[in-house]
Amino acid sequence: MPLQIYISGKYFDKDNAKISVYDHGLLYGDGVFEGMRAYSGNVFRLTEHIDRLYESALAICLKIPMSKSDMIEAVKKTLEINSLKDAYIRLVVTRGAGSLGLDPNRTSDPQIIIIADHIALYDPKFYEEGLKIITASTIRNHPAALSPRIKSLNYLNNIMAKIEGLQAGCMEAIMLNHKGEVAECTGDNIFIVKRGELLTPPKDAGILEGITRNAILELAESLHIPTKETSLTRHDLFVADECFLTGSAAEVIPVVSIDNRSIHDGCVGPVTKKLMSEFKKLVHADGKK
Ligand code: PXG
Repeated sequence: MPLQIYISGKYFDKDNAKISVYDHGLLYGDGVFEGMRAYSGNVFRLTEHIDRLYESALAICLKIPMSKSDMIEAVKKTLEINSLKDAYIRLVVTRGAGSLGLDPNRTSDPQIIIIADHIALYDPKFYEEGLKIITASTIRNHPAALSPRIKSLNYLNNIMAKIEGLQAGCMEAIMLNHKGEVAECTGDNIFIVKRGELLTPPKDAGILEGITRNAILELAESLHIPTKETSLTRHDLFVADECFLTGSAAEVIPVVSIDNRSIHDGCVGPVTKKLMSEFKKLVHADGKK
């Protein structure tokens, strides 16, 4: 059976899953989304993802025409119908089809799309050897222009930085905020380890508050690794003992070089290795609770 895609209450074969070219999600990037993962049939931190989706929607004055509990059921059913246990789930809510012109009041029927598919991982070698990344010259959106806390369909800010990374031969790129501080990567949050402490930019540094980020902070605390949410500069990254990135797609991935400077000895460090293995346990244990 072809992959079944959920669109606003119905399932369609992948090739027939279509929405209007007048949808403002397409015309203006007007909408919100979530990217989640399922492990052994359980979606990791599903409630947190759904809460963030509804908060993103609230921030852009988009009323999702479905309750949170029905949304949770729809995500679970989409996995079931496709017999997927380990999967990547993309949940999209668009403003809906309307007339040409920005006016969101001239749209109707926000569209809810749920895609559950196999996961496209980074090459496994990067989890062993670590990534080499660069700092992009494209800064993260100014929070007063479009808050990075909103996971909106308008990802051009991140894509511009991603292009810079790819052009430099890197799979990820660091984005600074409007104050020149480290914010995050194009689709991942960033952490460093310095003198045994785990440091990551705070929520107000112009970042998406990652669900994997929060899980790692909790995990570190439970392992008695001191954590601090604090503003970081590129210099802090260059002189870090360890560095890694977190995200639903990437999970926990080490970084061994930034802007052509090796991080410490250029090898994946012990705290990163520990958190990678503990995170793997956590995503499976969470489902058994
Ligand atoms: N920052 C940004 C800008 C992101 O887009 C994260 C941090 C990490 O957040 P989570 O909650 O995932 O730990 C993200 C997440 C995709 C995709 O399909 C993107 C993300 C996650 C999953 C899939 O491109 N970005």
